[in-house]
Amino acid sequence: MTPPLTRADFPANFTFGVATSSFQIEGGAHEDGRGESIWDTFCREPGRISDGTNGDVACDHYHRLESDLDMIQRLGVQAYRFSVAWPRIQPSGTGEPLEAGLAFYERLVDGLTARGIEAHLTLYHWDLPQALQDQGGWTNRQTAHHFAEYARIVATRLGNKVRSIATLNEPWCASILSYQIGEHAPGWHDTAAALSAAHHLLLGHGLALREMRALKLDAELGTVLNLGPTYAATPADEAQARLADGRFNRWFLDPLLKGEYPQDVWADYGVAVPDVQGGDLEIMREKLDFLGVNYYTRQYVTADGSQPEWEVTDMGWEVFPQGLRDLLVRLKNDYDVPPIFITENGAAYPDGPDTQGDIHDPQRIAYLDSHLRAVLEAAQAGVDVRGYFAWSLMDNFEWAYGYSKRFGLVYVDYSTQERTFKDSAKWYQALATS
Ligand code: IFM
Repeated sequence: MTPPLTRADFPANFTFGVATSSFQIEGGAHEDGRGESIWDTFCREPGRISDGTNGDVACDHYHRLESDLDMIQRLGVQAYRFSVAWPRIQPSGTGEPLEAGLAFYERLVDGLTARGIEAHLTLYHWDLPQALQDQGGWTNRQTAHHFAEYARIVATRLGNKVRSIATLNEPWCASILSYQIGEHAPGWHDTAAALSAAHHLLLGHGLALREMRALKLDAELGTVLNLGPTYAATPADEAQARLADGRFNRWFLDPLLKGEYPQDVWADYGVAVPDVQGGDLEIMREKLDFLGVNYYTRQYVTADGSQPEWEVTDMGWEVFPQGLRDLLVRLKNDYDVPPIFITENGAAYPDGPDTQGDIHDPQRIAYLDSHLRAVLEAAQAGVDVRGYFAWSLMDNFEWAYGYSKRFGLVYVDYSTQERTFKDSAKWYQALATS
């Protein structure tokens, strides 16, 4: 029998944490001057969110900050990753910051510190101020400059109180999924717009890093990508798989870590490629103190789109832990990669309390366990991986799926806002404190 994982299996400096994002948990959507975000707008558009819900209340975290911080402490983790809602800081994306917004996140960070928990802050987890979207959103180059200004404001206030600041969460989602595939806000279907958005996101990232470096902060500065290794089903599928890898992974990794776009993908995109101005690529490859990796599944490429019958989560995503090890080893081999944090990993399952009120989620425990073992294998293969954040602390608003998908270690009863540790939370607690 395989012995259970313990902390001692991981490198001494390894951090165990949990993650959330602002729009998915906060609620308090119309309070203290918070501006509208693109997700408020998107939720109002019929048919965008499968259960017709929105982020107005979400997990009501905005009003339950102290008890949620107590809950994180009870979980026994060393670190908490959260994001700042740009519209709470600058309601229309530019101009003077709102004190109430800054004060909320300062309370959050100070509350973590008082409880002995490291704060890992993400600046942009998709809730763009609607006023900037009205001017084209990320397709407008100016948004990158506004983002850098917002980063400077937040970092000036909090940059010496947090362990790390990540500029972006998952720029693939904020560009391709949002402006080309149309599943996320603002829901466009335009490839050229999506590539322009991706370019400006990476540009904004680099400009924000420069602004924050100038402040000489204690925080480590980096960014977060969602990556998925690509596998060809047969040798005949290899060219397609390479292109899929290029679109999903290299389109973001290469500018950040090599200062160039992948030429094969650039050629394939044809006239849709973005307008790259002199100096952009230099800005985009600003030195990173860490790279955050979000991993959920792999990409499997077959000519006819058919896929084997494999184990999937409630999102329909294949459970494939080996992909995480392969991905991490590949990052080490192909790039001059900085230290890595697994900033998200987890699984949705249709959990619910039994007659005793307990929530048994053995599949999530198996998912977390197998992926942590994959991280360990990568560390043993020489990858410098510094920490792991389970997605997510608690059930929350899962974007286009509303509240119908539960990723939490902690169960949320949305009718009462009661939080209950699932078995996976107890399992993770035992590991983090072992
Ligand atoms: O809930 C999301 C999160 O906001 C970003 N990464 C993937 C998660 C699961 O879909």
